[in-house]
Amino acid sequence: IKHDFLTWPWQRWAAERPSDVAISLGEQTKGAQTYTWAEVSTQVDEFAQGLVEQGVKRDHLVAVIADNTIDVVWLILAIIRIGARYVGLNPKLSFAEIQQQLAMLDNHYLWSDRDIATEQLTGQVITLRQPEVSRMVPVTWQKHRPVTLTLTSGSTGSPKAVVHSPESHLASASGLLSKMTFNAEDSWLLSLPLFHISGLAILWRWLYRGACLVIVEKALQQQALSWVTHASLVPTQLQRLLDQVPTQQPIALKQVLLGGAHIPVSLTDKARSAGIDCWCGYGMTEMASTISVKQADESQGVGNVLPNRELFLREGEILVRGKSLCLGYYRNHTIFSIFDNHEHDGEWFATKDMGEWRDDELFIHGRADNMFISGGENVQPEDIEAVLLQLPGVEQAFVLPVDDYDFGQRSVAIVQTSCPFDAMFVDHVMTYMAETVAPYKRPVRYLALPDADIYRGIKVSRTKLAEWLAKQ
Ligand code: 4YB
Repeated sequence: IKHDFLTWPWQRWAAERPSDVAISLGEQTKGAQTYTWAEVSTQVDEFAQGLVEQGVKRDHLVAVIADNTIDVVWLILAIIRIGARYVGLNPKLSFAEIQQQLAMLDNHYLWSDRDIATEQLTGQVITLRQPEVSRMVPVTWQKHRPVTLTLTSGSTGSPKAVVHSPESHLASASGLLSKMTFNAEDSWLLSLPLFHISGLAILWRWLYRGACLVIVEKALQQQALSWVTHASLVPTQLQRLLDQVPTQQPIALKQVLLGGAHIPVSLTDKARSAGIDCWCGYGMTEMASTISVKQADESQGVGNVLPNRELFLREGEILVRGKSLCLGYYRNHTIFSIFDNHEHDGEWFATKDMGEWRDDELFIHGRADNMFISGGENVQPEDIEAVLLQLPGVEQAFVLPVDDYDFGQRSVAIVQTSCPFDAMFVDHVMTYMAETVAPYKRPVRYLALPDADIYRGIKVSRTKLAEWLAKQ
């Protein structure tokens, strides 16, 4: 029961290990600014009082539009400390999209690190500040209360706001850390955005363990990877890191947790030879990040299900449940159940991801809603993408359907390469595909991944990519 929290985790660590370093804004041995748990606890209480003075109350929703900085961490902790709720928005969204998402959320308060026309947005602007009059903030620790909303855009429709409690976040953290070692002396780089579940999961693992959180600006992230012990990365981030390894100092990074998208074995192999210990995860917002994980090996799978999660396959579709499952989706100031059909699904959440058990290991085959039909055959784009990703020089690959008179639909490949994307490369890929995949799956066209705005959060959006493709 050592890790059953009876109060906010930072208050517990402030009581148990007040002078341990909790946050570091750079390399400690080079004199970077740090905060101990005692300082974190005091600071959070002060900022919490500051929020109370500005009118923020229990159950209020505070939207934050910013890049990762220590201020966002202070805000999150102060917001949840007073029983209010945090929702992060991707600052890269267009103003119209931000406006639309906030209107949907109908947030009470708003904080942003940038110059945006807040008068045209929902929510009263607040600042992060010390209180004018010092007063006590009642302890609001109730682990089942909703504390965070995370926007997740499925492949269709408008984003959903997924609600989590400290309980679900901590259940997620404890299950993962029963497999991956992350000690109190270790440091996890805040390497993914706090508006995404992968970034929030870093925060809750840090709180759960009472370890050190490392926050550095974007330009220094790459360098920071050489002296922190842990980081969470999407496969493309690791790819970029490895491309730069020869010119940089050796990597001391102990463990990297990968996830969010298909993880090519060629990538984790390359990482291993650079001395990086990779963990391959499969996760999603509704389950507060990682569901299954393994230490990278020669197989393409994502390992076994972690404690506090359960998983089973129904006609190939992955269903999940467990303590890390969210409280629901937030709409009209109400938390709605995530189950659209109680009768059939019971407590199991249907992920729309297709999977398979092979030798006691879970393999992800892609999303059911990405599948299309070509000449009467089912085509799962992710299968073809996985083949493309095996080719040297291919960093990212997406396969999308295009309408075809004879076949109904056919596949088109859009790839990002580290080598020149020219006729010779395309020729080489086509020869390889002719040897390895069935004719009906073979892309009829190859295009280079555009610079256009095709990202949604930390991933390339298939919807955006399809919009771009339609214009080609
Ligand atoms: C996958 C997939 C996989 C997800 N193969 N498709 O802390 C972590 O777990 C973490 C560490 C590093 C990078 C990311 C993470 C995450 O949290 C990822 C969680 C995530 O991506 N959530 S999401 O809601 O944005 O998307 C979920 C979907 O992503 C899933 O339903 C899958 O379709 C896909 N996905 N891991 C193939 N290993």
